Amino acid sequence: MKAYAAVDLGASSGRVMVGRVGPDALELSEAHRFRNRPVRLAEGLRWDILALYGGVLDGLRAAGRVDSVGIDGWAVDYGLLDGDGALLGNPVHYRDARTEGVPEQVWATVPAAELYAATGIQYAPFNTLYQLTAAREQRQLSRAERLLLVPDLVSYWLTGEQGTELTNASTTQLVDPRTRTWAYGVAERLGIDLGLFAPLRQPGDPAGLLGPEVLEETGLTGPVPVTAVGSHDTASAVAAVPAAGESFAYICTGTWSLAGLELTAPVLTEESRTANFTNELGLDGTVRYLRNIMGLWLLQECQRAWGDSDLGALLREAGGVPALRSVVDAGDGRFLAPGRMPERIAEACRASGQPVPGTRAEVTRCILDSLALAHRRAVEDAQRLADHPVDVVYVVGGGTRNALLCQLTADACGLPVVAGATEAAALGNVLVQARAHGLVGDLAAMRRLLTRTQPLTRYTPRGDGARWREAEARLAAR
Ligand code: ADP
Ligand code: LRH
Repeated sequence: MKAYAAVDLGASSGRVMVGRVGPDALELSEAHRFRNRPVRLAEGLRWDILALYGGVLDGLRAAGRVDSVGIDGWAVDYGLLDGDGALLGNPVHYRDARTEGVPEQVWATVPAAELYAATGIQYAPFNTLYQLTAAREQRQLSRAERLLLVPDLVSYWLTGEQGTELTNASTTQLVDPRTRTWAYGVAERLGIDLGLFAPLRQPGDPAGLLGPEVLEETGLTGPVPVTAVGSHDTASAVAAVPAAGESFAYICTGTWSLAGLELTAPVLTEESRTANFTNELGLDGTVRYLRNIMGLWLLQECQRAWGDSDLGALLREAGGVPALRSVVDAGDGRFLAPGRMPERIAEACRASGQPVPGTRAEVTRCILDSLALAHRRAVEDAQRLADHPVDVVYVVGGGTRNALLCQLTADACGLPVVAGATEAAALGNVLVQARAHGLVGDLAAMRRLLTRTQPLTRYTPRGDGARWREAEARLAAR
């Protein structure tokens, strides 16, 4: 058996997991988990990147001897380095308000339709392209000689080597999904210097060795290689969807719900753009064709407002609340920013003429019903837009621990739901490392190994979908 450390940085927590892989074995255990707590300053919302890196070092120490390390994390955000390789300020959080009004400026130069045709990336105000445009006038950006996406930044600190891993690079909205390299024309028209980015690297590429100070801090004995993985957490999570064949949809449920299909070519139609589907790049020439849904962020923010209430109790009580009394549009960008979430949900219900959820359990139920409804819409729309029918929906990520959400998703989609790994991103991360070291075959072989070794939970759809169609119509009539 070989051991691989997977560093997985999620928006709500970071973790270092250890995967032990043999010809017919795959075991995952948690070495260390640490909170990811963004910090709000007068200037805006920032990631506490050094605290996260400290957590990574603690995790590698706890992991002990490993054959390689891989790093994945949330998309789009980056750190800037000066000419000496020193970090220029804390990375800006994608929920920061600095991109307000910026997309419109960008579209005045490259219309939204052209941008989509060239990059296949959905409109989201936080795409790196908009963040870079927002930062254009700032001294920090003019002083910067290098931009590293967050997992690439961690990789650089661990090894001293710089690269831009492709799956995460695609979330910048500066990559062409057909050529799978930079969208040079878009960057040029928007005055974005692609020289800021380190050379592209592919999942499975060697990414250096842990540096001497890292070995000292972690107590590890070198050499320990770092291997590039699908460094976008969603790329790693989708790689670990335990599917056979192609007729499946997936939902990666964590802070976000990322719901869609795995395709072999992007869908760049105007209809796809207006439906706000994205074409992010995955392993082995695949495309993650999906929609971003606000996800369990809605509940995380309510819990924060309620003083971090007991999630288990909340979900049990929500299970007893009548279904579908009120639903909100869980794809609505109005829920992106932090703060006042219970009130904002109540306001959305009131504005659409639905009963206002009063108790915490009612708010929770409204969130879960709304997420399931958004899952249904994404799975249906993706099949139609990509002309790719499915007969099963796989759910992976933190939301697999929420049985009510999984069951509601099965009911809403009218399809069987198979819940796979809670730590899917870490599993995908481990498997790509194992593959780079010759232990596993292609993506299909990775998935066969997952199916043989990881527990799966099946949820059968209940009802005929009429109530979900009614709730969908209620939202559409707003
Ligand atoms: P991210 O990687 O985006 O930080 P995760 O995939 O770790 O997110 O998912 C976190 C979410 O998973 C939590 O916000 C919570 O809603 C859900 N979750 C975690 N543990 C449990 C649990 N024991 N029961 C129900 N839901 C859980
Ligand atoms: C999930 C995720 C998602 C992105 C968002 C910014 O962690 O990477 O795929 O859209 O964060």
